[in-house]
This record gives sequence, C-alpha cells and structure tokens, in this order.
Amino acid sequence: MNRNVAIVHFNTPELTEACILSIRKHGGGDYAVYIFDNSDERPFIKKMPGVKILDNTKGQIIDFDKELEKYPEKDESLGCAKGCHFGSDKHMMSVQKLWELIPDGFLLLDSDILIRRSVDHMFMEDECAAGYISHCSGPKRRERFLPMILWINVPMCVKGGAKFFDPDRSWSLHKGADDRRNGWDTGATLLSDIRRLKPQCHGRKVDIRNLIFHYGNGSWIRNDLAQQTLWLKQHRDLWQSEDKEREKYYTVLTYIFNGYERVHEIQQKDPDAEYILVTDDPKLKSKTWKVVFDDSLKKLSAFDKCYHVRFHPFLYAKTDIVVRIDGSIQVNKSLEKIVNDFDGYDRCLMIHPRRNTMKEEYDVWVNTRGYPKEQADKCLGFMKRMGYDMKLQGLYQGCFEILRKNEVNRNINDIVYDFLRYLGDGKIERLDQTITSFVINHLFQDLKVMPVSENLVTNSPLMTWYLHNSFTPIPDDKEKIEPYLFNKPVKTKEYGVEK
Ligand SMILES: [Mn+2]
Repeated sequence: MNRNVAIVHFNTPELTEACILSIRKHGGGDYAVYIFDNSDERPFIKKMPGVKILDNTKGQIIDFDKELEKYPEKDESLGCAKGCHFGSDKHMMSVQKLWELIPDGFLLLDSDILIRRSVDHMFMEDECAAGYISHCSGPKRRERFLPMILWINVPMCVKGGAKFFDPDRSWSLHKGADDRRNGWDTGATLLSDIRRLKPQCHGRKVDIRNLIFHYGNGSWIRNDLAQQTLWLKQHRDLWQSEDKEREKYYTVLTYIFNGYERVHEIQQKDPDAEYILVTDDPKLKSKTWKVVFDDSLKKLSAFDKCYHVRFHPFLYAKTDIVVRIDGSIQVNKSLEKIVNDFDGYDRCLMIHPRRNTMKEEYDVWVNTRGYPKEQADKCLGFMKRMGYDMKLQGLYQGCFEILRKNEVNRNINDIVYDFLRYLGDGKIERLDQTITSFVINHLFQDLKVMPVSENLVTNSPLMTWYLHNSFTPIPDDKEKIEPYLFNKPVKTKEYGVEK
C-alpha cells in the first residue's frame, strides 16, 4: 500500500514545512507528501524531496468562486468562505478533491501539527478511516472524526459509499446550532456514513494524543505569524533537521581541473540549491561555490577527471536533481524556473544548434580541432557495429544537462563511461557528446527528455557561456538548425532573451 500523506495548505508555509520535516524526522516512513495549496497570499513554494504541490492558488483545480455560487448558504461574516480551516468551504472541497487525486488513499494532516512519533500504523488496510473521534459541544452533540490526523482509505470509502463532503447533509449538522459557528461538518458526515454502512466499512478510533502536537486554527483566516513562529521555535526539536544539506532540492554541479577554466562566480543564488565546484586545485577559492577538492582523482589526467565528474554527478550531489554545467558557464540567476519545468522528466538535454548526426560532428572535429581521423573512424565504426542507423538525427551538447537521480540515468552514465574507456584505450575518449547522444538515441528511446536550446547559455538571462578560460561570452548563433530529438523534430523549452 502506498504511504501517501496529504496536507491542505493555506498561507502558512512555515507550519506546513515544519509539519513535513517532522513527519520525515519522526513519522517512521518515507511517505509521499501532497500539498493542496489554496493560498491567496503565502503559497507553499519550498521545493522538498518527495513533496508534490497541487497548486490551486489561482483556482486551477477547484474554482472556489464558482462553488460559492453553488452553495451560497454560508456564514461569510466568520470567514468560512475565505479561510481554509477545518469545516471551511475550501478545506472540505479540497479534501473531497484529494479523493480523486490520490485514489489509493492518504493520511490527511492539518498543516499546523507536528509529528512526534511513528504514524505508520495509521495506514490501515482494513479500515475505511481511522483517527480521533470527538463530540461537538453544545446541545447538538454529535460524534465526528477530527482531521488533524485522519487516515482515509479512499478505495474502501468509495466502495462502501462513504463521503467526506456531502452538501445535503453535512451543512445541516450545524445549521441552527446557536453555540458555534456554521460550517461544514465533514468529519461527522464521514463517521455517520461509515457507521451506517457497517459491516462493509469500519472506522477506527485512534488515540492521537501521543502522536502529534497541534497548534490549532493555523489555517484560520486570522492566522498570526509571530505566534506560529514562537510555537515552532518551542518545538524545534520535532522538525529541525540535524543535516541541513539534505534540505536542498537540487544541486548545480561544475568542475575545474588543471586550471583549465576561470572561476565564474554565481551572480544570483537559489536558496533551494546547493552549488558545488569540484577541483584538483587545493588553492582554488570561490566566494559563491562550495569548493570540493577531490583528492581521489589525482591519478587521472585532467580530461579524465572532467569525465569522472560528468558521469558520476551523484557522487558529489546529495540531492535527487543535478544541473551539471561546464566550468565555462556562469550562472546569472536562480535556476528555479527550469528545475520546476523539469518535473516529470528524467533528463534535460541541450540540442546541438548546428549538427544533428554523428558523422557531421566528427567531421567538424577532424577538420577544425585536430581530432585524429583514425579515432573518428574508430568511434563511428563502433556505432555502426552496434547497429546504429547513422542517418538518425539527434545530437546533444555536453556542456549542460539536468539529471534526475534514477535507474535509467545511472544506466546511461555507466554505459557511456564504459564505452568512453573502451574507445579511449585505457584513457577516456575525449569526444563524449557523440557517444552520449548515440547511447541515448540507440538504447534509451523511452527516456523522458526535456529539450532545451543553446539559447539557454548564449542568449538567456539565466546563464552565460564564456570562451575557454576567459570572460568573453560566446556569441549567440542565429543560424541554428531545426532541433531534433530521437530522429523527430522537437520544440525546445526557451527561457527568455537576454536584455
Ligand atoms: Mn489545525
């Protein structure tokens, strides 16, 4: 059974983040977290491993304005329509929507709780729902589930006909009660359905008092940031990570060996990124890069060192995403946008702007860069013997890529690195972008590729590509050919023109 956790978020990023960190630290499992973000002022933008944001900040998933027309009978003076606390319109519709978006079921958490110990036992395969059950106060006492931490077994609920939100019934539970504000009592709907539908459904009462600390009313429209911050500080041990590095979302990785390039300092950093520069020069200093001096490479030539880093990026990066750039590329701005766009892809490749077959590329290297003709023939012969169609179009640049840490990328890198060693006769063959393109085209056509154009480094605000060992930018090439990926024309993602 999947261990899914869902949090409905509304303007309290500090609480939500701490909640996630606490479940990571004490929750007893590697849970997949979904954030349903209804914020109108303070969305949840922090990128965290294993956390998926369902962005409803602009009504992309549920348009609440329309829902207000549908269910006009609300006590808006109390902010029920605007806030997102339990019982509010936004909360109950969001949870019902989560039933569709996470059909395996999920552990619903309030954004304003901190997990104190393992909640793994809350994921109950044989229970329709499981959580704390309380009475409403006042004359219309009625038992209901509280949503602070509530297991919802969606397949079982759906099968048994149980609902979370039922506009015909849940509203009436409180309507007319003079001792409390009006609101949807979704927890009571769920519990009464479950009891009515027995024995098909079961709902288990769980004592949650030892599992969580609850701030209370965190997503209420009148939430108080100073108070929340104080509360979080008081419970710091529950959520603060001992290893700060783990909190980064992606790594920008570069390398300079044998003094081959100048250090291009980062002009603007993304706080969610770690910036690592690997070098063999113990004297190399940088104000902006975290310099990693790798002594283990000292037996390798300068080229071999480069390739060692290129094809083993996760030896250096602790994150699941790496943006790998050559030492000649300068980062000008946060790469947040491009990393966000990378969601759902395995690898981001830069399509070569001028050539798209292997033969053309080797010809240029032989004719203009002193690359040995025999070596070109050897590499091309190798590809042919492997059954490669030499007319196939698709050539990708080696100076930039984004990789997700997964099986397919590890396989690609291992195979390319082996081929480079084989073709280099003990050393490492130096023209690697052809071999990488060949391996990807020939063996990994299922790879989910996000294609970008060279504009990203020659004509966008994000990065600047400099001529070797200089501070002179490489001029933008206006005569780019049509981009191809896996022998098909492809549309590259573009990141704006440099002003
Ligand atoms: Mn709460």
